[in-house]
Amino acid sequence: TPQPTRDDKFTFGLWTVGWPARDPFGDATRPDLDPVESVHRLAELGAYGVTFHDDDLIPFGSDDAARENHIKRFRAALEETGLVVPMVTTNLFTHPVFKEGALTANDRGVRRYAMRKVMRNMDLAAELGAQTYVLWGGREGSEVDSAKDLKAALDRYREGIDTLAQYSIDRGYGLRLALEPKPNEPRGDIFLPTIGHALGFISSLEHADMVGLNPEVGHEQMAGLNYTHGIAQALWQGKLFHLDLNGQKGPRYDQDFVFGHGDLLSAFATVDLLENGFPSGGPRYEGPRHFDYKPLRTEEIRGVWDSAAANMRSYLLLKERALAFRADPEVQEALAEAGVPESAQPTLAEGETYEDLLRDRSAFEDFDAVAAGNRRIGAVRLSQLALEHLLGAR
Ligand code: 3MF
Ligand code: MG
Ligand code: MG
Ligand code: MG
Repeated sequence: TPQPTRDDKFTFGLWTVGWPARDPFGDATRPDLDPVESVHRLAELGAYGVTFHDDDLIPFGSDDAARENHIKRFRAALEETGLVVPMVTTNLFTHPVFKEGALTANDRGVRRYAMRKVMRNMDLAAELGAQTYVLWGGREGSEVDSAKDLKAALDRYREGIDTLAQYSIDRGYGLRLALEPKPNEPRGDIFLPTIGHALGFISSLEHADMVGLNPEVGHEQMAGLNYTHGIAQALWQGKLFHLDLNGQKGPRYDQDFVFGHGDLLSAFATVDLLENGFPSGGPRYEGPRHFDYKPLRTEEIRGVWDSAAANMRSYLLLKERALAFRADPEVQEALAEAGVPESAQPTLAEGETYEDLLRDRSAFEDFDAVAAGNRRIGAVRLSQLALEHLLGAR
């Protein structure tokens, strides 16, 4: 059975294992966790690093002395365990001040305050050696369409992200920004709801080169979308800066289950892409395998650590299965039959123009569309092969 090691690059948000399981309908079922304890427990379980929102580490409203003390204790835990902090983010959603938005709030003072809150935590992120700064705009959105000027909101979003990117450049922090799309929850509708919306938005930025994505499994699936296709496009566009792995059962509330405890075939396809890359080569995701999940509210503290271990074990088991899938000669044969390798061949030959294509009678006039319409694909065979590898039946 696979055991996680530092080389697997598994990371966890402090807010994941640290979630005391307070939900909109019920009180916390677990005590608050000391971030120092989380660092030690995660290290024992084989994790590589931790990530955090400013307020996960330093409770909102702490004075300077308390703030320094929280940071000092955390740093000591990192040094003792060797855990790293590859990503940091900001809480721009819990406090009532952000009830109507943060970087896109109608209120200008709130927007300026939000920007400062991010900048202060970017200083800490850089000090701790992070490479990626995530921005999840959980309160950027609305329930009432007419309560927003949608053009102004997008202008303010762009202004906010460009200003923060400029800050990272000017301070020499080397932090790249990663936007995390989500369709809804806690707002009725959140701006930049999907990977596609966010990619479109990024192309309008002044600092588009240093802004990418942090796509979450559950967020795309809440919108009924295919997570693997989403991160594939982000990778293809050089924008997969980071990711949030978890489990989700279809378009419901944000379930944040353990990775693999949702749509398992989809999780298999995701790990296949992350570990095997595209069949024709090209860009690979080399960053941390980051889990953004919530231990079930039914669980006590032992269940918290069981669930943390479960994320890593699920990933490693899926990795083992995905490697076996690609190494199976029958799978290779089925892939060839389905025409997957041929899809990497450019449609026009080297140097061929559309004029040449127009002259090629075999491409159209003499092309047997009926025969091509009858050709075998065999995708169901591939699907069953994947399922059998996944179940350990092959
Ligand atoms: C909410 C999320 C967020 C983000 C986090 C990191 C609280 O659904 O997924 O977790 O991942 O803010 O950017
Ligand atoms: Mg989430
Ligand atoms: Mg989620
Ligand atoms: Mg997330």
